[in-house]
Amino acid sequence: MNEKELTRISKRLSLHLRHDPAAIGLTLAPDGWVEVDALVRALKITREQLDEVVETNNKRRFAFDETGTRIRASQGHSVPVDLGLADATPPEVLFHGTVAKFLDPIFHEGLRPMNRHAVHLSATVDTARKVGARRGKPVVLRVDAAAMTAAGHTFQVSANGVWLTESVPPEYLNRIG
Ligand code: HQG
Repeated sequence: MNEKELTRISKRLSLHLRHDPAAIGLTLAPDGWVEVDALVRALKITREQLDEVVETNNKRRFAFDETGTRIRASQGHSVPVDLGLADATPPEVLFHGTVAKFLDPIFHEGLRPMNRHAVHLSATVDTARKVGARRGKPVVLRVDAAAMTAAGHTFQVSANGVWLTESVPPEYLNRIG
C-alpha cells in the first residue's frame, strides 16, 4: 500500500480501537482487545493490509496479542478500558507537549486526562514538542516525575513507550519551551 492508504487505515483503526468501536459494530473487551477477524471484516480490509499498517505505523499505535488473533490500541483511548499495565518507575523527568492557550487551566488545576483515560507524557522533549505541535505552536512542560513518584503517584508505560498517569498537579510542572 502507499503512504496515503496506510495513513487512512491507521486513522480508522485509531478511531474505532480507541474511541468508537460501535460505529463498525465492534465491542472492545474490557482490556481493549478485539478479534482480528471481526475487525478486518468490519473494515473490509485484508489481514495482510492490517499487518502492514501495524508494522509500519510510525508510533506503533497498535499491537497484536501473543497469539496474533486479537489487536488493540496501545494507548489513547477515550472509551473506558483497563489495559492492565503494571505500574512502572518513570525516568526522573518526563515531558508534556501542549499549546499556550491551555497553560492557565493547566497551571491552575494540573494536567488532566481530558477525553482520554490517562494523561500522556513523553520521555523526550522532542516527542513532547511534536505532540504539542498537533495543536499549534508547541509549548513543552517538564514534569517532575521523581517527586510525583515520591509523593505516591503511579505511572504506567504503554507498549509503544508513552508514559501514562492519572493526573499531574501543577506543583510538578515547569514550562521549559
Ligand atoms: C490539554 C497523540 C486544559 C493537554 C499524541 C492537551 C499523544 C488541558 C489536551 C496522545 C488540561 C488533551 C495524547 C487542563 C491537559 N486544562 N487543557 N487541565 N490538562 N490539557 O489529545 O497529550 O497520534 O487528549 O495539554 O501524540 O495532546 O493519537 O492529549 O493539549 O501521544 O497516537 O488537553 O495522542 O497520539 O489532548 O495527546 P489529547 P495529548 P496519537
